[in-house]
Amino acid sequence: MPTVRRVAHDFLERRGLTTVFGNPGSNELPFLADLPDGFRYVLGLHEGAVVGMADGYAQATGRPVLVNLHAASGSGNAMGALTNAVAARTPLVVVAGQQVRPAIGPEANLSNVDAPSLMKPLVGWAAEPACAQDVPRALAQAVFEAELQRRPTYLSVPYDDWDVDADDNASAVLDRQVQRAAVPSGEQARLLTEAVVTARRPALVLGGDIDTAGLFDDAVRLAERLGCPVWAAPSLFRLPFPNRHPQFRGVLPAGIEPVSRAFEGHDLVLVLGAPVFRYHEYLPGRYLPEGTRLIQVTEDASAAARAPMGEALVAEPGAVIDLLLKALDAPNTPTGDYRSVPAPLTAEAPRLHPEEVFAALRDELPGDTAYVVESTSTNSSWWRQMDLRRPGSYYFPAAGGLGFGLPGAVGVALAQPDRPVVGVIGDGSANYGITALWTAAQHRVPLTVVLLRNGTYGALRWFGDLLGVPDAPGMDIPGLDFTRIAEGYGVAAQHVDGVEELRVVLSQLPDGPRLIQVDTALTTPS
Ligand code: TZD
Ligand code: CA
Repeated sequence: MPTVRRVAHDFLERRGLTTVFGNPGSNELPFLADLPDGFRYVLGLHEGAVVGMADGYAQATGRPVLVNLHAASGSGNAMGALTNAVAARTPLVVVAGQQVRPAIGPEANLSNVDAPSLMKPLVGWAAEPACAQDVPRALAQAVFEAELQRRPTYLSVPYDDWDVDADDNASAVLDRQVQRAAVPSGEQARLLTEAVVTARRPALVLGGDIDTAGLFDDAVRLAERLGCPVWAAPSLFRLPFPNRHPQFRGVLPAGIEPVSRAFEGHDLVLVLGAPVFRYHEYLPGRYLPEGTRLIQVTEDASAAARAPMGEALVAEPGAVIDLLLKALDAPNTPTGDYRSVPAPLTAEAPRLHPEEVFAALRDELPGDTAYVVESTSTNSSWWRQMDLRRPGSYYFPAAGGLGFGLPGAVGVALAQPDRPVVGVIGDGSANYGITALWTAAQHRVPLTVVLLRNGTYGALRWFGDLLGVPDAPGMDIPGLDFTRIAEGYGVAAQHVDGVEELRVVLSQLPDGPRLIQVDTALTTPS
């Protein structure tokens, strides 16, 4: 009879979950025994970085990914990073080691007391199998729940379970197929099509799910067929549409009143693949202008249920785009040229304006470069300078939790070794996931990190002014030299002074990881 571990490893192998991101402890070692040859273990030095890397990897591959964490302490360290994975709807399967069964009740050291409750508010599904024989099935459930709900799941496994003989039925999970289809019924399709076809001035709002689901190009086709303005949903974490397309109006501001103002004059707003809406700044107002109808199409039933206004259809945005393209069986509206880029703003030497840095990225790097961005005060500079036309070009921490950027960039680069990957990281943000540099060095991940050093938490300064708190302490972060930090982790690094030097350095593509530090002037996010 195979052991529980053997069946679990076989299951993971069959489902393609063979790249494991983790940071182990004693409780996890028995799971890691006898890992078959095809498995790759990517060690992260801190659980925030482990989950950030796994999140980037899973987003870039579109597949569920296994994360292995140590008991309650490791799970706790991972919690902030998991908020981003939840908001990005990333199917991470977190397996945490637990003390042996007899030791959990008396709370021996490293017991994860009531493990599922520790994680449940955050992950979609959390469990600890009731007996060792249930571990293979529970692991399969963790994977399928993550895939079906598109949300991280959490399984706590007592470490004495792995060596137990599996029961006769255990191998039944190996051949399971679990799929999901969410195509609107005939009547739902008819009503939705009618609403879109008869709208006088429709508008499209696209969420990050559009890029995640591989619908970037389909969204362009639909928008051009409709000839209508297109916005990206607020609090954007993936770019769903080319940002210089003539129909693109930018990312919606993350406040109730400005969103409503943007929709003024539109009789229909069709939201595809986004919650309605992830506001940030509390700017109260009416949710929608008078006479504007909003229809949200999302696979995420919870996002449909919790929206404060509008109609919702829980369906795959891809299926809805298909049926609308068939219904709108007319030639595409001519769209005109892509919008040109303004000359970058400049700053007083020796600092560079962030726009000069981004213009250099845009000009010197290939058009299919994937950018993982965690630099908060430079948001408007970024969108003014960039010209992103390909799927999978842009990632940002989905819940706004810092510590995704640097690890996420490592994960994306691990997943797509043939695509140029650049992390654009602030000198504040870098510290939350800095240990990912070590993993990048060990795996020789081809990644460029552009480190923007303005010496401060720039976005918080701006927020301080907005909220009437101009004198808050703890805003500045002087005395950090990321070239030395990076070298300490084994990553080649250099400080670059002028924009010409930056352009030269960027034009040389690396075969391993490198960090480029630039001193930048303080700007505001909007
Ligand atoms: N901690 C975590 C985990 N997430 C956060 N979002 C914050 C703290 C608060 N925070 C922001 O929301 S932006 C920011 C902080 C500390 C400043 C980031 O500084 P930076 O970027 O240097 O990366 P800018 O461009 O200087 O703002
Ligand atoms: Ca900064």
